[in-house]
Amino acid sequence: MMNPSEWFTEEAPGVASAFSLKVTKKLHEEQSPFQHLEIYETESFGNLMVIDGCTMVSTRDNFFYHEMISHPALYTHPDPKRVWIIGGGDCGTLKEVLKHPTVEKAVQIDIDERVTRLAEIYFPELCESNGDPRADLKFIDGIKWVKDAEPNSVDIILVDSTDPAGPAEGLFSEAFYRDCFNCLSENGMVVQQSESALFYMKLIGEMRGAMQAAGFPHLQTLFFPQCIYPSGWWSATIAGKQSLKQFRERDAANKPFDTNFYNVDIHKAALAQPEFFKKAF
Ligand code: AG3
Repeated sequence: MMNPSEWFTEEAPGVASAFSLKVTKKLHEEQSPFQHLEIYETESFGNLMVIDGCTMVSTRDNFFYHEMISHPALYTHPDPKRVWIIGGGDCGTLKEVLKHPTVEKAVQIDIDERVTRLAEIYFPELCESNGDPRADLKFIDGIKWVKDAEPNSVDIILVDSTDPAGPAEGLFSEAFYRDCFNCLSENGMVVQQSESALFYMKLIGEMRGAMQAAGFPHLQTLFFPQCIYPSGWWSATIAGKQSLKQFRERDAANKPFDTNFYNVDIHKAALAQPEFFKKAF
């Protein structure tokens, strides 16, 4: 929503709370076949992508989310070679995944090609690895892609989705997680962006329940800041076939690439569970 004083505002449903950024220009707006896409230039956060009224990416703060949805899982799996990103059309997660030398193949499966085309224009820094020979960008339904996949065809599935409403709803379901379970390898894990634990514990509870019901015995929710999302405090949940306690700390300490947020201490800190969260699960 845009009010007369030129602020973009996202209201968080059900919690009477909102986040605003002062915008200097609307750079783009369209209705794609799947969702409503907007791009703004903001005064202090760089460019902002909005999908169906919800903030997705800002130039200034996207590194928190993109690093934390990828590196903790990739440094927990013993040998991540094949990674799929479901959603993630802005290519920010893909860029982080491709930093890992163990990764031989990273497939990004987003239903909406327009998100990627706009990211290439307005967030070129997120798309700079798209030409990597290990990268494969597909614009098809991720739910169907996972359903049709053969057993043992992937090591890590990162679900970089929008909120569980609209095209992403099925990505939070037991049926989807079961399809993930069936095509993941022995040490496989799925990582789902899991919203704000302050605002949406019910959703997180249902999602974790669906992951367990789908067969994943090990769950780990991790927490990190994300200023532009509701409450400013976000989470990702890893569901694993094997224990998620096997942090490859030495590899993370010697990572052969640069990050802005992620490091060994941040990894460990992100795993700490708040009291209200421990009580709930
Ligand atoms: N995907 C997670 C966005 C959820 C934001 N929700 C909201 N603003 N209500 C982000 C895409 C980054 N690759």
